[in-house]
Amino acid sequence: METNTETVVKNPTAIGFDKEVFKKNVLDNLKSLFRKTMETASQQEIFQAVAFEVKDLIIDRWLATQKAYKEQDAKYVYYLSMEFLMGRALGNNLINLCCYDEVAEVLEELGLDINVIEDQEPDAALGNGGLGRLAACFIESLSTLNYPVYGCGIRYKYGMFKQEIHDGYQVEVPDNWLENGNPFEIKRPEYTQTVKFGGYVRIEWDAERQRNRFIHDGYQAVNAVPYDIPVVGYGNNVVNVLRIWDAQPIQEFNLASFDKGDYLQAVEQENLAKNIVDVLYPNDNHYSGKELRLKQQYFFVSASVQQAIRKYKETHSDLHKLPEKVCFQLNDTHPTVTVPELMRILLDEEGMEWDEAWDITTKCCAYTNHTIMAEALEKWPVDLFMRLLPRIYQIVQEINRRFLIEVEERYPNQYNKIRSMAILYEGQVRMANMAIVAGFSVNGVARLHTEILEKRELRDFYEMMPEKFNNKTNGITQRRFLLHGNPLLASWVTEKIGTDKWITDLPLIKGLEAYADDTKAQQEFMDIKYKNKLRLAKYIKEHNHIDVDPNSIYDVQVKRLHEYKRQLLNILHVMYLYNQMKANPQMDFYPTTFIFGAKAAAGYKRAKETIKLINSVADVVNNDPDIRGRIKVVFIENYRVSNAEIIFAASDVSEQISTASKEASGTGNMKFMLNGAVTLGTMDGANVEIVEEVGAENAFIFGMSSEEVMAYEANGGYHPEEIYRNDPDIHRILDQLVDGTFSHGDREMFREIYNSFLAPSYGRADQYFILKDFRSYAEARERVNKAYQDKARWAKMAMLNTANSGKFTSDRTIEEYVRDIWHLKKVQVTL
Ligand code: B1H
Repeated sequence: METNTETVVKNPTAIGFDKEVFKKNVLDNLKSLFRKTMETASQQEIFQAVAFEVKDLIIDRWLATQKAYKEQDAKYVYYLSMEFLMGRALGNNLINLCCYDEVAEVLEELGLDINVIEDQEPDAALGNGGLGRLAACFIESLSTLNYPVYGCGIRYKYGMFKQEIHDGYQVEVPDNWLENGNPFEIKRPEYTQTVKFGGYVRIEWDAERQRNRFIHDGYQAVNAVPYDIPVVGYGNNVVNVLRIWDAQPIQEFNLASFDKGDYLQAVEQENLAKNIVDVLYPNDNHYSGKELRLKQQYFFVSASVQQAIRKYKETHSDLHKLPEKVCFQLNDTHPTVTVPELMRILLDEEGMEWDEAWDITTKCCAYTNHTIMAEALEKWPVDLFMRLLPRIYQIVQEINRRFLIEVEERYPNQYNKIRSMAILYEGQVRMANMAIVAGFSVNGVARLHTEILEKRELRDFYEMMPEKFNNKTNGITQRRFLLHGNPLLASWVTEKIGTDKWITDLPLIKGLEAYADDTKAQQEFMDIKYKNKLRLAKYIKEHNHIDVDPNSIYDVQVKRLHEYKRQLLNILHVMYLYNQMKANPQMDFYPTTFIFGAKAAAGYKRAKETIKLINSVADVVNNDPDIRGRIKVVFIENYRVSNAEIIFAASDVSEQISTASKEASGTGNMKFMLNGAVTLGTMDGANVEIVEEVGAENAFIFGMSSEEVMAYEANGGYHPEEIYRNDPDIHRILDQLVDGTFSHGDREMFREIYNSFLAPSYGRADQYFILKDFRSYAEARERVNKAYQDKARWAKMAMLNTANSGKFTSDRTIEEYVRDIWHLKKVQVTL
């Protein structure tokens, strides 16, 4: 895989960093911000003082970047996303400014530990999981690759909830991430936009233009106020912007002086503004048809599109050329109202004819699909949609009407085509269909996923408009997930391959392959892994109060909790292992720590039961003297970006065990691979490409193929009770769910999980083929355990995973988006 290898300035002196100046300014900041000295300030205050100083380092680059963009009249991609799962900023900003080590030294001279200071920063958790983290990696890569981008999103007051575990159960705690302010953001009230909801549309005859005018009246309006967060490129002076919108009531009139009707409207407007950006919907891969969610979507989309048009018009007079300067990338269907919103502006505000407006819109919008899970498909009830967005709804109707004429022309009398492709159907607005009809590009996020879209989920669209479809296999940024998260391995890689250019050109990491059989290198690689395992053990001890043996295999599954991801398969297998070991205490088994980390959506019952089951199994297994610590189960509370970095670095085995065809790509799988963990997984999502890169002999693959899964599904499922009847080990673990073994005698605690396999109250039995894949999984886990006992073989496999992870940098993904979809030009920034 080729990535762009522009030379970058890495010399810290080139960025004008001066240790003494930095130190002095931090102390000044402490004084001016908090009236404190180093002796009296808290670590949190010191973090703030340091962060403000780092923002200062960023500012000049930020100005220089925006100036360069303007001078070159650069094309921008607007990456529209309801989620940006940024994590912490301080460490990564320092890394990308190429002064991390210098600042660490300054802090040390002040008697401070940079890790402790970094730990003061709350994660910016404005996302659920992979989709939001992908957006964060993408804008970081765009900056590093010198491409102009605006990340556009929402400044949620509360991000992803914090997870606490009480008595084995998940408890959600609000994430008040802005409590101490956000030192990196800048409020931009001068770019405030107004967004309108509700009301009705009046039609007026425009005599001058001899056509109807559509006037939106009786609405409630809210101000969208942007906050800009810098997104620093690595060593290239580029600073792009993540623009997140806050909602503010419009206070243009004095409440008291209004008559009753206006008073009420003013109060309503105030309320509207109050809750619009209150909280991130905590559902991963699941759509929530709530009015407030649609409000959030239109709120940030309308503000972003208005802003983009305004900016364009500052320097251009002809809106027909908008597609030369602007591309709106829709991160899933959540921002799809971009399409009718852009149409509205062009038609109603710019006075264009439909065809011109449509031509521009369809050249500006591109859509990424992230899932085929039916429950994630956004379909809005028409009545809700038209009440909230009456003018937008009219436009959607017209888009639909015209599209159906096209379908009818192409496929006369084939009602099935209309049924599958209509945007408005059975009282619903189907957002994916709108995004596909209006977008000039539709992409999936891994090769297998795109194939499934083309052949099955979106087959009719693919047949009608194949030129729109393309694949962009996801990626991750090595700056965060290796350089920052695993400094020991990062330095070692640089030393071994003789260059640090992998930081911006990850395929160079292939140079490690030459060391795969080198005993000394193997030893060094595993020593680093061991140190990272110690670091994680320390974290687990501090946060979970569990002792973990750093010599054991760290077998890790961290990701959102979802049935299709099959954490249940993992824990059932632990129960099985436990039974084996009880029956045969002498069995050959290398001690293993099974580590879980997962948040369940607040309303997702089965997911929450699964967390309880994991913790209950942990309780029994960890405390059974017969096991002698050879099996440990650890549930890491509050899995998030910041602790993920520590977890990936320490992992030996990467559990990627979704039911084949269900995980669109996965990106955790890539982070593990980069850090030298070996994949234990199904042929799903990007696992397929991981295995292709690293070789089947360096991964542990099991389970049904996506073809097999889809074939069963087409036939209404399979019969898990046959397996239950014929496989005594499986019979036993299922029975243990309801005989009290793991629940202090409570036979009801896990009854619903039990029933899901054999007698579900709704849906198919064992919908995600857990029992069907169980034996294959057990056998793969046995292979893992054996393989680990051959130290040299394991070291080689692990090293080869790191060595072959080059394809999975988000830099490669971004270059593909640029080449095929966005057509951006690199902009050089000098100070
Ligand atoms: C992914 C979502 C998602 N796909 C709806 N879809 C949401 C859907 O709040 N909602 O309504 C939130 C999230 N998330 C993930 O995207 C896929 O499951 C992963 O396989 C993929 O790696 C990731 C990035 O493409």
